Amino acid sequence: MFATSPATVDPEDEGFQLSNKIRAINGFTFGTVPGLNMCYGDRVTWHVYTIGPDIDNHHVTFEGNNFMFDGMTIDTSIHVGGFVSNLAVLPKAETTRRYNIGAVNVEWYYGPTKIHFITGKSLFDPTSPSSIYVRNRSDFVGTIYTKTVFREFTDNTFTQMKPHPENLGVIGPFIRGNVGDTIEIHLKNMATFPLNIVPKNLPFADGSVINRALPTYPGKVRIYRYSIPYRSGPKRKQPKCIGTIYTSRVDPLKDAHSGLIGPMVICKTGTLDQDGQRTDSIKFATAFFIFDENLSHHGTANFAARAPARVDVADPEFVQSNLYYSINGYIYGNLNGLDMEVGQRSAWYVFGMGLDDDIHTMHFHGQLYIRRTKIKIRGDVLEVDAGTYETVKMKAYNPGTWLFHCHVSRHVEAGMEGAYKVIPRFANQ
Ligand SMILES: [Cu+2]
Repeated sequence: MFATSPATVDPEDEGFQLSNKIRAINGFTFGTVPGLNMCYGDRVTWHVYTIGPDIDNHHVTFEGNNFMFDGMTIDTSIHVGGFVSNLAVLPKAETTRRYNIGAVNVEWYYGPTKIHFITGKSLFDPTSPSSIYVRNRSDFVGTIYTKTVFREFTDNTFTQMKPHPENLGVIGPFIRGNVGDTIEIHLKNMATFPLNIVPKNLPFADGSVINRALPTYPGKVRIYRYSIPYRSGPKRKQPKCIGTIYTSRVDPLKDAHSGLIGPMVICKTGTLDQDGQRTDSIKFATAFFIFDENLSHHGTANFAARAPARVDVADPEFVQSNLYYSINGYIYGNLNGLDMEVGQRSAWYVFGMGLDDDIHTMHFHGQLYIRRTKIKIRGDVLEVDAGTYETVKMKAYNPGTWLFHCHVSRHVEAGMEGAYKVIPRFANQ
């Protein structure tokens, strides 16, 4: 009835079918939902529902405001409560913390050892699900891709890169501040496409709207200032510091899949010292992210350089071979450096990123974590979905090398697993 030449329609055509699947909020698409208005200072309760098939897993983000859910103020959730505040109340800056961050191109190795760390078998084993991701023929890429990542430099001459902790892998350095601080990021773009750096759940220091973060063009430096208001920080019953994410938002999808993502940590006033350190626990950040190299800014260049015989880049087997079910950009246990001693306290900042399939259940073997929101719970499995972030604490009590992995069977088969080490105390005495 609504196609202009119905006789030519092939109902089985994938494109035609896709055109009839409408991603809607209350039946409206592309920002056309009317009437979601409120006044400055109003307290609003949102009731959010989803219905539909398995792909209807939606993570609701509110830009510019955050909401109260389960004793936390966050900006993204699959479950939504009521706004705690829609006031961008900017605190008087106590400290300005400056970070010199470069966006640099790297040759990233998703599986540098080519060994499955549990079975000890080669990832090339043709009977293993790993072989599709590592196979390095003239028509497949292998495990090395050019990516663009955030790295920290010693000053704003951007000549010397700071050592990057190996346990962060591909993701950027920690950016941290206390409630009340201003975070000033000097960003140098050493890549070939425009990009920026935007933390989730923080406003600009001048109060302007966050989705207007300007791009930094290749070869240029731009300064971004963000403030940390009380409403973005940990609430009374939460831990002293909570994690969120920073990303580039010029082309959010391509920028993230190219590697532009990192951990942001917000602490209660007075927690971090002048150097941005705290001495009472160690910190780890783990990103559960299916990197889709088909969507990278470097996709075409990677394919041309590393799979020169590839003609059909839409071939499903080739497309799948460019997906990396990774933790911090490593597959099959190649992520190292998550070490602690018995009795040591650690904070784990865990986040998810990516597409429809990025629904992850991080399972710690060997140790329980503590998650504090309105209530305190101990657990071993933590759910993180695309764009969501969690903070849990752990006091190590069980020595050994322990597995942690995503519990979605397809994801763990494709390599989304790692290990952390708890070292007995006497070992270092
Ligand atoms: Cu998963």
